[in-house]
Amino acid sequence: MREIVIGAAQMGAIQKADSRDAVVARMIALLDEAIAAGCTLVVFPELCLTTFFPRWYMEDEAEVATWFETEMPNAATQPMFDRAREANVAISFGYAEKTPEGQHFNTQILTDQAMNIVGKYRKVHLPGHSEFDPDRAFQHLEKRYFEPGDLGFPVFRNMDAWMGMLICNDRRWPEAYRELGLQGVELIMLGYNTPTTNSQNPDEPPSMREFHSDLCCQAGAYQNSAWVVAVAKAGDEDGHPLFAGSIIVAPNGMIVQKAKTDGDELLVHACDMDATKFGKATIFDFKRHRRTEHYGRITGQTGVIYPDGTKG
Ligand code: CDT
Repeated sequence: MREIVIGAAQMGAIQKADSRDAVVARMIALLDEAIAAGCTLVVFPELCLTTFFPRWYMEDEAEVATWFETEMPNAATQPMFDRAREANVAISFGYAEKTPEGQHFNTQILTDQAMNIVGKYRKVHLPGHSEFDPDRAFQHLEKRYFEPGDLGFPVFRNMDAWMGMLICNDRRWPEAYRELGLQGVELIMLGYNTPTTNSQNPDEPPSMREFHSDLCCQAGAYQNSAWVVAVAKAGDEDGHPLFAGSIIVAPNGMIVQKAKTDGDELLVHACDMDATKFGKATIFDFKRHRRTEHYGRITGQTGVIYPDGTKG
């Protein structure tokens, strides 16, 4: 058995006016709860230090800059790093990263139990749009504020396991999980900020939105025989609701833990990394069963091309 007791630290709403210090204090409270529950790894959501700012259209670069971190750890997050180091607990969380070269990424990091940053992932699948869209009920401007990640889908050796990260919209793309699966990933950590309503389809019920989230995480876990820890930032942010429903999914695709509230809430599960072995050795033994000679379109084209040559 290679058991890691994992805490999925769902976070409730963060308002535009909330300070980093106040948010980090909430994260430390969740961390303390996780430490008391015996967790050695705690996963927080996407962009968890601030409100989900890509819903706001901004033209002023100085204003945009206020949502980004230029170093990690920094003054605001250092107390959380200190608390985790003292307790020998690894963490993973998402934030908006501005590099010294001035690039902007939607980023998630992973630490070891001594709080060294041992892994970094930058979101590849950026949803939404880059200009103000008057036809939407609300904006989703990730393509405006971030560049697509430039690190691919790396997998890291940490705590005697192979670990990878995805961020929010990535969870809807089977290619993302398979990139990790092909590196033997055993644990996939992902955070999300997903609006409760579809800005382009008011008839889509919230239950269906949560169903799609579960569906993708469960399929990704099962088809790659890996644990998936999917952690929401949820609740009503300045009148904009995000759904909750954080889950921990076993390598057989079954949900073993699910959040009950849309606030700060910790899920805890003892995840045995050896439970990934059966699926990887049988139905999803990639080296025996994959037929790459038929997969050329997966990397050769993006949009649809119909058999008669017309483009979708
Ligand atoms: N944060 C994020 O990636 N949210 C998206 C919403 C897509 S709607 C434009 C998601 O896939 O959950």
